[in-house]
Amino acid sequence: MNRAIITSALPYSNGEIHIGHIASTYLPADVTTRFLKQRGVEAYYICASDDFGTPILIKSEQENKNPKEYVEYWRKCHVDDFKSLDIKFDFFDQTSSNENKKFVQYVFTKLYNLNHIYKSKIVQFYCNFDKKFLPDRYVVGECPYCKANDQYSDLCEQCGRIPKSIINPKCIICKKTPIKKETEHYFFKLNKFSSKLSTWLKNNTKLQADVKKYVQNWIKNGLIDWDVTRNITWGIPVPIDNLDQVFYGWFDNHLAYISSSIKFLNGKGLNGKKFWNSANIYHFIGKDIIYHHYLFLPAIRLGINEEYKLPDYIPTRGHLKLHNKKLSKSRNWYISIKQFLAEYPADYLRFYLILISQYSQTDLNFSWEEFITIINSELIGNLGNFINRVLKLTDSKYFKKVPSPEKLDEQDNDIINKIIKTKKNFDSTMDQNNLDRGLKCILKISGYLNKYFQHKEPWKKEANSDNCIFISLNAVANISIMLYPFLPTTSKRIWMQLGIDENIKMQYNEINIITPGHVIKTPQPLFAKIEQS
Ligand code: B3M
Ligand code: ZN
Repeated sequence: MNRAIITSALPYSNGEIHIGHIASTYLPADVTTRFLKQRGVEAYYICASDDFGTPILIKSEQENKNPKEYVEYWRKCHVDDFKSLDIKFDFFDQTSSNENKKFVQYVFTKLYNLNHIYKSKIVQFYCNFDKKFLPDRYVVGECPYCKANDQYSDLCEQCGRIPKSIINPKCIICKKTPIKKETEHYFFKLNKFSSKLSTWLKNNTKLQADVKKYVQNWIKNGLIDWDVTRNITWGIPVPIDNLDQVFYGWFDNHLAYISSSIKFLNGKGLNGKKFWNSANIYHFIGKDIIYHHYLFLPAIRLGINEEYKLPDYIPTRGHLKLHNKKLSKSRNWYISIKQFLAEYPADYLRFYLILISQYSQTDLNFSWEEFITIINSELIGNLGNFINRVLKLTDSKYFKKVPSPEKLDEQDNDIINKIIKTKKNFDSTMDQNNLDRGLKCILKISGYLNKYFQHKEPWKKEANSDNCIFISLNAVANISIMLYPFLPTTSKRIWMQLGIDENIKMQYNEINIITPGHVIKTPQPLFAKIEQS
């Protein structure tokens, strides 16, 4: 397929993004989009800020800000952070856009008319003092399981369980004890879609097998219908009745994948809907939101008769830990993007995070010692060293001019075969979303080349040295192309140093890109070694 839409989980507009989000979601999606584009796929990376939901409303109230201003502030911070890491969206919208509002209301109405939605009475906490219902995070109390204090009524952050009924509940605003009161909500008939979801999971062989397995188990254990409305004012209004309700954040946010894509594509003069339905759809996520992406989201698309096709890929990755401990903002156990970039270039982070993150739900671990070792030995000692040696020798002994190859000897042929073989391997691993292995292929190539270069000793300018320089320079050009999705800034710098016109697209070519007689630029070191303190 030569079209693709890539999305990544929409960041909540209520706090800083940290490197855990980057590792599991935004970076793999960025690398994939860049790779597909390089391959000639018409690919677009679409994301948006996730503006609604009770956690955002509560935080903005606590800071005495109106929620609109509040989400705008965080949205800007996120845009800056992404940019500083070379995470490049084709479009970054927001779930509170008019287009999304309209689309969400349209989808709900269609589901309602097709009898996939019903109204039901529920009992909820209500604060007599503040005169409002208290959904989700508006109530804190003691967890009935682990007895931890100050836990949300919809999630205990200590033991990770969802309390059936919290002990000693308190309103988060006035700290008084709320009462229980009846209210009416809309429910989506998730259970009705069990067998359709199961068939979809079974037939879609592109989804990760390990994730599919336990989603199938959830279905077997019985899916519960889903409450999609809330009695608050910050959100997308429910378009029927006059209940003064808005949609639950998880009902509106994933629909922004579609509404933002359509808005962007239509804006480009394309037929957005047609494009969506003829493209490969990727949703990149972290493993904590599997339920939402493998069940809610496809069920809703099935519910509107697949007017918009279901995802082909939902690349799901594990959580990032820091020195084997769970990241936590409240305990200050995390690394912010700004903090990292104050010390190291973005490409160091991209390199390390891709190398340690597999295409699976396995958690990853960030360790400063390992980071330093990998950057110094692999990025600099292996890759940077080879590139710099070749360019420097071409500069000093060949006056920057690419020599003509003569008859190739056994070692020349051997290295060319190795490069071709590893490149093939690279292509197939990348096609299978194994980005870490793709990057390892590049390192393997530069490892071979370091040995070849050392063996051939082209600085002696003997017979056959010209072959070595010619082959090595072309290998550098190939490496720079393969490296582009991972380290875009470094790749462009290599390209410039090779003296190749910036406008020449870094696309997949024959192994020989640079011709004899071409003149390179003065080489500059690509990286600086990290000094161990
Ligand atoms: N805003 C963030 C999260 O739970 C949430 C993702 C929405 S994706 C539609 O990771
Ligand atoms: Zn209260």
